Amino acid sequence: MTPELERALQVCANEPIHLSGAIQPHGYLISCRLPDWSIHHVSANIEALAAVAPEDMLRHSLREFITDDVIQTIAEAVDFSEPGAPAQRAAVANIGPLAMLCEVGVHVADGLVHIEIEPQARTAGERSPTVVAQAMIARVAQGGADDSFHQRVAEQVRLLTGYDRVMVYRFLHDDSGEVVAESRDSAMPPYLGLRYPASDIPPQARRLYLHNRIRVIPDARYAPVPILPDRDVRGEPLDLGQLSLRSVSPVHLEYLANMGVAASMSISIVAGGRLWGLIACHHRAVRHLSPGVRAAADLFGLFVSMRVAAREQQEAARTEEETRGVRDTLAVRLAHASDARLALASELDLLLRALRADGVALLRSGHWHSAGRTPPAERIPDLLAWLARVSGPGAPAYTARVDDWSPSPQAADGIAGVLALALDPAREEWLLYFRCEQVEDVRWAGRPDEPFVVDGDGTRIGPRESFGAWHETVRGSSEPWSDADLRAASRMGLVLREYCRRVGAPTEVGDL
Ligand code: BLA
Repeated sequence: MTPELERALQVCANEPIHLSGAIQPHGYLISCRLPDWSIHHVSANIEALAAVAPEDMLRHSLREFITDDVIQTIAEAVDFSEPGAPAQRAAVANIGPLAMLCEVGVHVADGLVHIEIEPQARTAGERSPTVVAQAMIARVAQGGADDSFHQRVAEQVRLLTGYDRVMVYRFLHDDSGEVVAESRDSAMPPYLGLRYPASDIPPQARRLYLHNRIRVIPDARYAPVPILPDRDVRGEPLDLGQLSLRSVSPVHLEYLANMGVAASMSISIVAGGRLWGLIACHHRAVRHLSPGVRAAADLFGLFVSMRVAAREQQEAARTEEETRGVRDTLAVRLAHASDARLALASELDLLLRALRADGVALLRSGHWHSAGRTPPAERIPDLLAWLARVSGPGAPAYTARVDDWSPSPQAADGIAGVLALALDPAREEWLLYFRCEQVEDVRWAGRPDEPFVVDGDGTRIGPRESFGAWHETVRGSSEPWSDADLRAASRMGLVLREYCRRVGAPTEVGDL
């Protein structure tokens, strides 16, 4: 990566998106302090709701503008809410002198009660969000937990929301992402299978989306509505991270425009405390979602997260069970071996079954014992040089890239991934697992080496303008080592280190 690109990435990652100081114009914000409900901040458009200028509301009590029964339900929602949690629906009520029917959402942040008010069309007969989400869950729950699950998810969300395109977008190990399922209007070009660089959704956005699970942009060409005043009592900018109406990053709005998207929604899929992916939706025209539909989508998203998490846990448990079987067998065989020192070298076939790998090698006193696909023994100095650079005590050292450890990919004999376990404290004995290179044909949405455009003086970063498919053949990488692989390897390392400690240093029992 060029230094310019790296600097530009840093600029993206540093944009404080939770401090945008503004909301989207499809609602209003009133922020109060308890116990007197004194109004400390309002959105600049508040007059359209309250028929009072913003400056004439500040320092007044909310009670002057909102009826006691609505304040009562807001107070109950505040009592109920965890500080720092996202906005939750508190009431549907007629608000202000015009008695506008509105959805009221509430959350607390930094001692401020943020009240978000969204006018709502009279949607007579709209079913309750719980009932709608329940029906969607029942429909996707039928059928296997395989990849068709994501397809059913995309279809259900499209049916619910009517967006032109609904995708299940999954993050990969390097935070790039791939569209793994898609339901779309036939006039929309397909995005299924396309890869997007990590910088399209920078790290601070990914962190925010872990807790704030749903984002709706009804009109991506909106003019942001400032919040007045934009600083709190301490003179700090307001933390808007949990607002539903938060005005989003202008770079992202430009991105949507470049993609030809006028309205969007995304819902977080969180599994094991990690942002696994998003349900991402696009519409070519401005599209408002009723708060009820949004709430149903939010509930449905929670169910999808739980299903994805359960599936990941099942897979991890299966891996753990397989490796535990191998560990137990190994422990028994090593305990009964007549020549304890030789035993490990003769158990390589068994050791290979402990992890999903293509080959395994034992490196001991400069000797190389191997099973399956491994690099030639002449590569030992390269491997040792890599280990000296990267390995710390205890944890496995690993890479999926051949250029991390081999000066030339050709010399590696088709091997790319290595995972190494130190068997003795002096780290002269190693167990090394290998994975073969997998040449991958990646279809990127736009050139991955130009993930964005930088203006003349390099200070303003814009999203790329073209999303045309760009083929890249990725060489030199194996399938990455997963968290489950690393956990299994660490446990195996413990068993083997204990065994090596008991049988003593190689020189005591003769060199192999
Ligand atoms: C946010 N970028 C996002 C979001 C998505 C994407 C889904 C979440 C916001 C939303 O729900 O709309 C990207 N959208 C995609 C991708 C697909 C899609 C990959 O539909 C694939 C199909 N973006 C850039 C560059 C920068 C950038 C160069 O391209 C930085 C300079 C930033 N993207 C960016 C920021 C956000 C974002 C800052 C957060 C927006 C916010 O929440 O304020």
